[in-house]
Amino acid sequence: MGPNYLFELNGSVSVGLSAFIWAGIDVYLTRITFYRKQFDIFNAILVDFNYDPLDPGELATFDDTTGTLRLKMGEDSPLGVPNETFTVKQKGENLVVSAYGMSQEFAAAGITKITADAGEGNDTVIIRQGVTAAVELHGGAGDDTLQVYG
Ligand SMILES: [Ca+2]
Repeated sequence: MGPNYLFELNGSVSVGLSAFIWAGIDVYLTRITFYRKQFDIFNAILVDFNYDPLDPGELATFDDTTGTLRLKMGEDSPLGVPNETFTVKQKGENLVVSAYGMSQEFAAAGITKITADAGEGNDTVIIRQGVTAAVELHGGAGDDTLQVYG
């Protein structure tokens, strides 16, 4: 998996103001220091963030008792992204589910049906040519595009 738009941020932005006190005497070219201390007068963290990367987890779940591969769209998705685009294609002996710039492979042998309920939003589901499983797609609300080339 190589999601290029996912990122991880850790850190903080801080602003500081410090004062420097020096007490001493300059004697010709030699500086004699009696006292020197730097104070942090003001040092506040303006932004403290620890941002978890967007992680959809599995893109689909396979139920081996029914042979059903269910795309995790709409209410099945942990992300709550309204406008989703999922693609399923055959690749060798696997089905490849792609979404959010990532993909996940499932052994095609046991999959007899592919289902999805895209839920709210303008969703796109594309089942590419070569997929032999039955397909049952529900776009849900919104302007959805469901294309089955299997
Ligand atoms: Ca929809």
